[in-house]
Amino acid sequence: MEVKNIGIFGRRNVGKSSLVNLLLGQDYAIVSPEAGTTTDPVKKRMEIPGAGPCNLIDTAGIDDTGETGSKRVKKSKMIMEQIDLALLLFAGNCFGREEKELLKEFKKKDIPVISVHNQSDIIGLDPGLAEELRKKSGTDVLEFSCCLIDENVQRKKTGELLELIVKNLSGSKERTILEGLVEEKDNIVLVCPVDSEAPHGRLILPQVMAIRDILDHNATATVLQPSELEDYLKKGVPVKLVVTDSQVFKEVGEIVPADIPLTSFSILLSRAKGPFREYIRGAEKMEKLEDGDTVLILESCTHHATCQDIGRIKIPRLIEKHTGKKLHFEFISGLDEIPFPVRPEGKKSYALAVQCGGCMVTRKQLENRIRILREKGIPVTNYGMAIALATGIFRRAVGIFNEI
Ligand SMILES: Nc1nc2c(ncn2[C@@H]2O[C@H](COP(=O)(O)OP(=O)(O)OP(=O)(O)O)[C@@H](O)[C@H]2O)c(=O)[nH]1
Ligand SMILES: [Mg+2]
Repeated sequence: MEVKNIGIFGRRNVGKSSLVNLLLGQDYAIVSPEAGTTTDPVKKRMEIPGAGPCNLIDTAGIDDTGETGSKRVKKSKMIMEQIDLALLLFAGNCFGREEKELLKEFKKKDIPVISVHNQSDIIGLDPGLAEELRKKSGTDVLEFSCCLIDENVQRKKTGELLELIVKNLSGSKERTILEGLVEEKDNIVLVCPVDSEAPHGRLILPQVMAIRDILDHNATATVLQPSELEDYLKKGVPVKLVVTDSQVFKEVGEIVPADIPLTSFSILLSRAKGPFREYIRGAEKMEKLEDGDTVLILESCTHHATCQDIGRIKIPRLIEKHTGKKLHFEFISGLDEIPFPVRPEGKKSYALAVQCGGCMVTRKQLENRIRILREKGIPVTNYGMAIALATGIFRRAVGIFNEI
């Protein structure tokens, strides 16, 4: 299940870290009456009933000043690129420029927000302000306190906040990997080569996700190696769909009759995770690359050695071979900020960006990165699409979806 990221923002001393501790039920983040206690973002995993696993991310106060302060503010703002939900804390009915700017940013990034008026045990939330916020920003607004004396009242109040969190997270559900492609009693063939690149003793994530999705639909998953496919198909068992590892798509494509839909795990993953149509358009832009163009490779899953090999070596080679052009490649790891250098001869910073499958990041994190590129007019595709195009299987693998 996807881990949701919940960012906690607000000015210094409004009680962000206190709220993190309250939700976790433990003293995790440092709390003090001194403004500017939290300096770097602090992440902690917790299970929220109804929302599943979530990372709570405590941030430094958004109103910090001075040279170091502004660096902290920048870090807090970078967290915005990763989150599925924001808790905007304020206190003493102080909802000014900082809070309004945050709201604007969240709106721009399409991030749901809960405005939490904390320290309401000291000063209660002004109903006029609450109404204005609800109307103008369309966010949920909650009068809250982290320091209620009566434990039962505190528990009830915390429960209200958790309910709002679950509600606001429910809109960001991911598609399953076989969404709309599998029904009860279907037989889906999964071609999973067990070669030197396969991880030792297990299957890779999209393969596991597909098996689970098939089981969830009370359908049958037939899992086999490419060498077994031909004999299996000869048996005449009805097959709804064949999904293969893209590395062996070509061989598999020659075996699977044209009337059986065939696609790849990476195409399915990009459909579940990312902006599918945009990736398709981006893939088509790959054909139009010119000599001297720079291609940006976005490797979001840094810790995976085979992923790195694909992103750093295989994809660049495939794209150069397919286009026959002399290209430059630049790489960004994890969720690092994307620079947009000025290029000579009026060239764009990047003629194309190629995003990895994103198996370790959330849909929202991918969307946020892609939005930044879109704003700069840079086409984006992903590894799966680039491989499909370069190996000549694009039309067949993508053509089975009626979204195009
Ligand atoms: N009375 C009252 N005090 C609170 C409440 N929440 C937090 N505090 C106190 O407010 C002070 C600041 O709390 P923190 O949780 O450190 O605030 P923060 O927003 O994380 O502050 P920075 O890390 O400096 O940005 C501490 O002394 C807390 O005990 C509340 O709901 N009511
Ligand atoms: Mg703090």
